[in-house]
Amino acid sequence: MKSRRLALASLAILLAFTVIAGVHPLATPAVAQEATKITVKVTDSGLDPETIEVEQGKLVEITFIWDHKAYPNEEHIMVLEGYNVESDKIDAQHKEATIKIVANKPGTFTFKCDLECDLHDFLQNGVLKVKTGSGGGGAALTKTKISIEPAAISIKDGKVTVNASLLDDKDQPIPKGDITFFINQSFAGRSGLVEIGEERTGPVGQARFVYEPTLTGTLKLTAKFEGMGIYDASELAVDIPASRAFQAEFGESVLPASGHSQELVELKDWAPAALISLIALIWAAFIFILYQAWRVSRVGDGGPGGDASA
Ligand SMILES: [Cu+2]
Repeated sequence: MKSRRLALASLAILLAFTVIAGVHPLATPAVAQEATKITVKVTDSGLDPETIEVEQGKLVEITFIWDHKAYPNEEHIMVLEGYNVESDKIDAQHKEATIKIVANKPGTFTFKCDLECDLHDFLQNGVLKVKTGSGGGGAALTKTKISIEPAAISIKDGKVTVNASLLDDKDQPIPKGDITFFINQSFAGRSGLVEIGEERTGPVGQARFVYEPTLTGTLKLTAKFEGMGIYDASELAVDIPASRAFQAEFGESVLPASGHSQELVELKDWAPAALISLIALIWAAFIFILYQAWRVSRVGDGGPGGDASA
């Protein structure tokens, strides 16, 4: 009895701590921690500096500054590989763009311009080095979630349109996030996720995805966000019930979805008729030849019932 009460008491304390930890601002280091701020100029002669270094676990803000003299029309969008981040565009009017990451992966990562600008070849060699170990708690990634409300799904003319929202832990939209869509499909006795497309979220954190199902029944859709910069990965699975809208248009096809699935469906519908026609044609030719041979043999025999006019 006593041990049970003790267990309950410890559970209550644990719960209380969990709640406090969840609410207390110090528990979310991404917000509380000082960011390591770095500035990289984009100049007529290239990136300045080309190599930057940070400690693993730090919250890092890299600000790219447009600093051209001889190229007033240059525009750049900077990307950082490995952390999946992309800056806003910088040009003569909008000279600064900042990307933020939690440097949780050690190693060497390239940053470069992703636009076909005049100086493109000179802006491909930025290097971010993330050094391991100096101790201390790392900054936490910001939790994310994908939301697909029932109202954000529409089915029309055999096409399913889904508006997926990507939100942070305060329900703020996350733009420029890549959402990959999968369907859960059974094929040859096995089931698994089959990728059916990818869309990037716009300024209000929404990605619009259109899909033509080749299967009837409930559509099991999974949307995945791999994470980027300061944002953690997240995913969501939704079941879209079968609808008359696409039951009417698609038969009991069990083809795996792919870029060519629609063509395959059409080919499959058309193939049996063609095959039957071909077989009928061959038989008709065969019977015609047999009949001609029979006629020739009858004429040759000179028997009755041959060609009367001959
Ligand atoms: Cu550029």
